[in-house]
Amino acid sequence: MVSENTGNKRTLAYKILEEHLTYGELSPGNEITIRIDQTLTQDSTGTMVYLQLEAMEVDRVATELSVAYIDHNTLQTGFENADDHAFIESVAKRHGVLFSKPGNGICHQLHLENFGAPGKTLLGSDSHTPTGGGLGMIAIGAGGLDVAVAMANGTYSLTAPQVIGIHLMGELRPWVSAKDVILYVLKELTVKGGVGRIAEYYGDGVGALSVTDRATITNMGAELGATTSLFPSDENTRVFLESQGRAETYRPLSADEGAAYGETLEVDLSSLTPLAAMPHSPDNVSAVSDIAGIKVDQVAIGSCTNSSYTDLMKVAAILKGRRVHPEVSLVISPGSASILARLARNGALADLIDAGARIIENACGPCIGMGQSPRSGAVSLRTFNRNFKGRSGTLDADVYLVSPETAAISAVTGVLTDGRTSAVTLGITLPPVATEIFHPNDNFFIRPDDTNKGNTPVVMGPNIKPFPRNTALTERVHGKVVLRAGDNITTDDIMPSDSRLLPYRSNIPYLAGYCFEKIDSGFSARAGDAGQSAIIGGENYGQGSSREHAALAPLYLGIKFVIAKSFARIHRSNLINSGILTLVFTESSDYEKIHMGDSLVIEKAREQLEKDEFIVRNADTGVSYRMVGHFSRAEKEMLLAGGKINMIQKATSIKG
Ligand code: MIC
Ligand code: SF4
Repeated sequence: MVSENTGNKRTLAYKILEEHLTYGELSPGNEITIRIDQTLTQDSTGTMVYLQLEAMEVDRVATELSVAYIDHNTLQTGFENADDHAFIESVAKRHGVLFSKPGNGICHQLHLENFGAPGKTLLGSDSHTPTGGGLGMIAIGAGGLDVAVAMANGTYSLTAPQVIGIHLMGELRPWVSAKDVILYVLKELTVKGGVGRIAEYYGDGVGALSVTDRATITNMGAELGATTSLFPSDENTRVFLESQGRAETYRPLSADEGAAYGETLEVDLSSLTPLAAMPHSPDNVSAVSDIAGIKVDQVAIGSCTNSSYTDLMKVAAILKGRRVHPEVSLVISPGSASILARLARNGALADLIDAGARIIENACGPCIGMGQSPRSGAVSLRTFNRNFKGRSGTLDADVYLVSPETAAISAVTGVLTDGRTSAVTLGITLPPVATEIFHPNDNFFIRPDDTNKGNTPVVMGPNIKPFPRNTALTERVHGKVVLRAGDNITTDDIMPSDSRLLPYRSNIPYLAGYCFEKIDSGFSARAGDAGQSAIIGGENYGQGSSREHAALAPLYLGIKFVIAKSFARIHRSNLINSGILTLVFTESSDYEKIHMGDSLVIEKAREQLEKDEFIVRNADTGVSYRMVGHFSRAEKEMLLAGGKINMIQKATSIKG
């Protein structure tokens, strides 16, 4: 039953959700379960996913398609990354998962090119999984354990989101592109504006955007905190799929005329100008013209947001016959091996190299600080999606997020430049017409072979350690406050990730030593000493990535509960999956009344959890605070059991 969009006038999001609904009433705020057609994992979250899948003793995955990509940890400075790759490959073989070798490209770009399909559902252990929404699918980012469960039983439970309609009108003008659209939306809605929502694009302006443009927008919808973003599937979708040699996947899909959106945002594409997200948040957006002239040290083009063939062709057209400014380091990481091969075949690669660009591997690379950290104090312009402080690997670098066009012209001038003021005419038009077939490169994929799956041994390197487990919720929960954090704390703050730490994604005990390192270097030792502890957070606690490590490392260090003004969706689920209570202040002024080192106590915790009303007593001041959890039935069960894996194993052993 669908009650958000009354009558027959349904949003596209609700149409697809309804087709996949297996439990619940499809109405905003309700707990629902949907069938998951496809899953994706990447390597930096993937090792945990497959350790958890192994713990569930699953035979073959229950989805239509599950893909394991290797794209994050490709630097291989020691044996650790290569061991993780081998582990993932072996588990993929055992369970019928398609394996994408390192060098094939970035998971979201590859999935869009090779497997994304209108009307399907996709769950990925990466927050930018909504990239698939560019093809008209419901593609959701989730914690690794949720993806492991989806692989095991083909379902995912979530709170049915509201649908916000983003009405696109007009056409983009030269030097303005899809990145500017999503930067504009971020400026309007902010990094927490999408929490509990799906952003659905509609209107005449949609037709002026290619699938890869749309994918840039849905990809970076993750920065809104949205559950997902999606576009209709139309003629441009058909042409894209045809050009990928996948015409049979096409299915036209759109919202009903006059569909009732919970809220709408009007965007006149023709009035947009080149934009930039300034340090250190994707919603800190300014017109490039207002900040033009800033001297630039590094320009990085790529990432799952802007590494498509179209994007790189635009960059090549701007750089052709020109020279990268002597004081700028320009690095380019194509989204996939197919894109790189295509650029090589048509000569655009030579234009990039001739101009002085450094071509780096088809992988996440600099986007997650896996190499190419800028020099200290640098200004780095990036076509990526996140510019959180220190994410580049250089704590005092200033990272600006811009479109590929702005990045390319600025690499030539050496200063942040609004292309409309340059003498360069953008002579390339890339109409959404299938002029050539893309030739996907199958040589990087290893297809699962059902004949010998049972015999495939799991390959485990010495750095792969068991994941930590919680214990059932006790009647009395107490914790010493070991951190008071502000608003919009990111998972990059909680569990930093760069070339130094990414090799340890399979080793939570090691990573835990670096938890909150960038904002409070004493955290880990303090939490360890406290035994049982608690964290106090502000608004939108845990925004950003899907990495479970931001819950597993605190679990390992003894964090029992996190109290915040509000939580980001994926991180909240990851904490609950780990058996850590996520409580929300009913009076946000109580935030000021809890101090570092205070001892907080929750009596009769199991009873309070049932009622979803919590009294938390401050044993140091004697004051009590009222909290809520907004926990669903399933979340309560997980918390009672001490996490999702415990809950699943309990259910299985009862059955058995
Ligand atoms: C990111 O962009 O922050 C990441 C790295 O892709 C993460 C996943 C991870 O931490 O492994 C994400 O977006 O979920
Ligand atoms: Fe990789 Fe960056 Fe995309 Fe994350 S945001 S998947 S690190 S390219």
